[in-house]
Amino acid sequence: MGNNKIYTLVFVVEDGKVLLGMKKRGFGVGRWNGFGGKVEPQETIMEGAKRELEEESLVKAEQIEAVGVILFEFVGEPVIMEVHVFRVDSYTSQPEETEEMRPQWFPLAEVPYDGMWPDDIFWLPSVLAERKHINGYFLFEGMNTILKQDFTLTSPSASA
Ligand code: CJL
Repeated sequence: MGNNKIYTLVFVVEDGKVLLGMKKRGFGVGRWNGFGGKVEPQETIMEGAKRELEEESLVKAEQIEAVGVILFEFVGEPVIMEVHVFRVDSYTSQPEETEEMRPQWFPLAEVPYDGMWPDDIFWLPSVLAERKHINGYFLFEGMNTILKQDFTLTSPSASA
């Protein structure tokens, strides 16, 4: 864990649709994704998730649920990207475009996986439509190639 860099990733879900943002700059530019970013030293991971959601979309989470962790390793890079995934089912204020993201609602059957990180299609459908929780690992070579993957999707109601 000492060599992991911690990130958040938040999916807002409402009425069979998910809110994604087109990343306008920086890491992942040109891809659709949930909202999120780095966690600051003085905040909890969940606080960081809510802060980044509001900074990037102006949406304020009223209810937020942790749905799992995914570790990403990149060939030739020592730092592991530790992404904490959250789901928001209740919020206030409507999404607005920011410097970072252009938000858009997608029906769950029309999520644009071809325009997202290539790991997403393996786990995100179950998280969105079946409310599964994810714990996973992906080894990437560059930004487009998955060399190894190992993940579990669990039903939280049956796991206590
Ligand atoms: C990259 C890590 C940015 C979430 C968003 C980066 C916001 C940095 N995030 C998804 C990822 C990473 C990823 C790995 C290969 N869906 N999100 N795959 N897949 N983070 O601050």
